[in-house]
Parts: sequence; C-alpha cells; structure tokens
Amino acid sequence: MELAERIRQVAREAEEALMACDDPGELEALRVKYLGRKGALTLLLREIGKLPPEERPEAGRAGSEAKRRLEGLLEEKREALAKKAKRRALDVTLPGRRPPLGKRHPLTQIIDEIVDIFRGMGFEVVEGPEIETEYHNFDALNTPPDHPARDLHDTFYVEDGRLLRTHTSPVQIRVMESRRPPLRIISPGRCYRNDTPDATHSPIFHQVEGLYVDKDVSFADLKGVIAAFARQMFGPDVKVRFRPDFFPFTEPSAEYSFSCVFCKGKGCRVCKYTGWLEISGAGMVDPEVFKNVGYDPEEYTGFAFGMGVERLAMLKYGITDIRLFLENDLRFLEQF
Ligand code: 2NM
Repeated sequence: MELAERIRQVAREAEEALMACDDPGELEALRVKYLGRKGALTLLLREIGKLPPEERPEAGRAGSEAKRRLEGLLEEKREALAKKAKRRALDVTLPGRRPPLGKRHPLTQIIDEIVDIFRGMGFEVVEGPEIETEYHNFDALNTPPDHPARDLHDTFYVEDGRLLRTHTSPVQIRVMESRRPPLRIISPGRCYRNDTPDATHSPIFHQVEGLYVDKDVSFADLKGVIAAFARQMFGPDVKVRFRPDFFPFTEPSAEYSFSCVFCKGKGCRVCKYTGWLEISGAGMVDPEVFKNVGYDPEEYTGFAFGMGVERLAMLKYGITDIRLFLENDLRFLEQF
C-alpha cells in the first residue's frame, strides 16, 4: 500500500479511538500511541523523507492533514472531558455541610438566666474592676484588719497593696459611694480566692451578688426575693430555708438553702440525706457599711445576698466537679 494511504488509514483508526474515548488518562495514552515520539503516525511521517521525490508531495499532504486533524480533535476532546469532570464535581443535590455552631459557656448561660430573673424583679446590673483596693474589698465591708479572709492563703495580692477581688461586694460599695438610695442592683462577675483546686473549689469562680437599699427594706423582703428567684430557677415546688450565720458586712446574717432539686427534699447522696442544698449567704446590710459609704443607717435599711454561679450551675445540670468549667474540654462544653 502507498504510504499516503497508510497514513490516512492510521489517521482514521486514531480518529475513531479518540471519538470513543471518555477518560482523560485514556486520551493521553491515545496521544502517545499515535502522536508520541514512537507513535504510529509519527513513525509513518518519518518514512516520507525516504520516498522517491515524485511520491513525497502526496504523502506529505496526507501526513500534515492527518496530524493537524488529530491534534485538533485531541484538544477538543481534552476540553470536553475537563468540562464534564467539573460538572461531575459539583453535585448540586448533595446536602450542604453544616458549619460548627458555637454556644455560650455554661456559666455564661447560667449568669444570663440569673440576671434575667433579677431584672424581672427590678434589679439593675452593675459591673466593676476585678483588681480591687483592699479598702473596697475588705475595709468598707466592715471586715476587721486581722480577719482570716485577708490572709495571703485566702487572697491573691498584686502590686501596690491591690488584690484580686474575693467577691463582687466591692462593686456594690462603689455604686453606693457614687449614688443615693433607692438602689436595687446585682453584680455578676469573676472572683478569686487562693484555694487549692478540688471538686468543689476553684481559685477562679463567679458570683452574682444582690443589694436592695431603700427606706423600710426588711428581712421579709429578702426572703421574698430569694424565694421568687428559687422558684423561677428551679421550679414552683422548690422550698427555701434561712438559718442564722455570720458575715462582717451584714447583721443579722443568714445562710440560705433550697430543697434538694434531685430528691425533692426526701434525702439523697447529693444533699447528704438532709433534703437541703446550701446555696449561699445573705443578710441586712450592717450599719457600719452604710456609714462607710455615707448613707445614714437611721434613714435607710437594705438587704444583700451572695450567690455562687458554679454551685447553681452544678445543681442545675448535676455536675460533680467544678474544675470542668475552666478546662474548656469540648466533650464537656458541647453538652450545654
Ligand atoms: C454575701 C452574704 C451576705 C453582701 C453584702 C454586700 C454589701 F456590699 F452591700 F455590703 N454585698 N453583698 C453579702 C451579704 C454577700 O455573700 C455570701
């Protein structure tokens, strides 16, 4: 057979294979098979030079025609396959990937809940510095100079005689210093005590303290506010108990408990079979505290209370180790 005819035949064969091909890898294999350095067409084109001069023009035309055609086809096919692959990669029927959704820290959730309840009773939220003066944290609160709470073992001192507040009461001192009664405020925030961490102690913890000052505020008002809070936080059946206690800044003082939310007061391991859970302390603001902020104790009375946020969160969610709140373990945090 003439070389020109053999070229056309190989070209037809290559064209057919190209048309049937639908895979980029296979397409490249075909290119190598026909147009590569040792490809079938390449080898035939090399023969052209060896022909007698009169036969070269026809074979030459057939060769360049075949090469141009195949190269064009290859390029077209390459583009078509790439487009098809793109279409396959974008499956518009696939469900979307859900982005991970963050949440408020469980303590923040509890603080927001507590704050909402007291807002509903007309309390206003105030905040203050975490680095305090010894005066605002202790002296103004009638805490004697030799009181053990001031000890290095209980309080973190920083430079210039300042300290990390051990409760949020200094916020209330600051508000009383700058405003006149009536006053109905709560102060949520971080507090610090030099405690060795264990299941129930953390050197960093949170408090919400409340203060109500006006003419004729009574201990009965205090009991009513705490009971209303307890019912909104733990349900309508929770009972509240007050027992005598002592704090330098209140007189009289009390510790208050809620009936156990786990056994409904029947007695269980959590409440140590007493039926009661101690929450925190409260009392009538000591006249000495009022004198320190320039209020006349003959004109005004007031009640104050403390509230441990971690303790309330642990009771609400049945958490048995306070250290979990600060570890930022997602296995813990994702449960809230
Ligand atoms: C408590 C218990 C009793 C308290 C007192 C004051 C202030 F500043 F008004 F005197 N704020 N908070 C108080 C009273 C805090 O926590 C256990």
